[in-house]
Amino acid sequence: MRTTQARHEEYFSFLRSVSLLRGLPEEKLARIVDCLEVDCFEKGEYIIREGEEGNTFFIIANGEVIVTQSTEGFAEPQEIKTLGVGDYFGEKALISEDVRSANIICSENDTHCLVVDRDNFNQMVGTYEELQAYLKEYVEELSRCDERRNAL
Ligand code: WNU
Repeated sequence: MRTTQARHEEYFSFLRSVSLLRGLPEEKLARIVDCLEVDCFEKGEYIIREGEEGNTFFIIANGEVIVTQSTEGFAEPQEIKTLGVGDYFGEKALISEDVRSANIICSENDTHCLVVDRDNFNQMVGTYEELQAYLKEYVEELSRCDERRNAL
C-alpha cells in the first residue's frame, strides 16, 4: 500500500512542475496537496458541462481532455482545444462567478485530475497576487476568444 507520505510527495513534486504554480511558496503548495481530491475519468465522460454551476478547479495529472463549446451556426458543440498533463481548467467559472462556459470531455481512458474546491482555490490564488492577476487576464482573454468564435 502506498503511504500518505508517498502520495503527498508524488503530488507535491508534480504540482511543482505545473507552470501556473511555479511561484507558490512550498508551504502553500503542501497545503494544496493536503486538500486535493483525485478524480478518475474514462474516455467519453463529461468532466464539466457547459451551463452548469461549478465549484471546482482541475489539474490534469494523467491523460487528456478536449474542450468543446456551443457555437452559433453549428448543431453540435465545436472542439476548441485539447489539454494534457500539467494543464488545468475550470478556473473561469470560479473567477468570473459564472456558470461553466465550455464542456470538458475526457478523451483518454484512465485520466486523473487533481481537484481543488472553490475555498481552497481562493486560498491558493487569493494570497498570491501575481497568480490572481495572471488568471484574471487569462479569463478575460478566453471571453474574447469566445466572442470571436461566436460561442453561444
Ligand atoms: C475557451 N473559452 C472558454 C479552455 C484552461 C485554462 C486556461 C484555457 Cl488559464 P469553466 C470550462 C473551462 C473553462 C476554461 C476552459 O474550459 N477553456 C475555455 C477555453 O476558449 N473556456 N470559455 N479554453 S482550456 C483553458 C485557459 O478553463 O473554465 O469553469 O469551465 O468555464
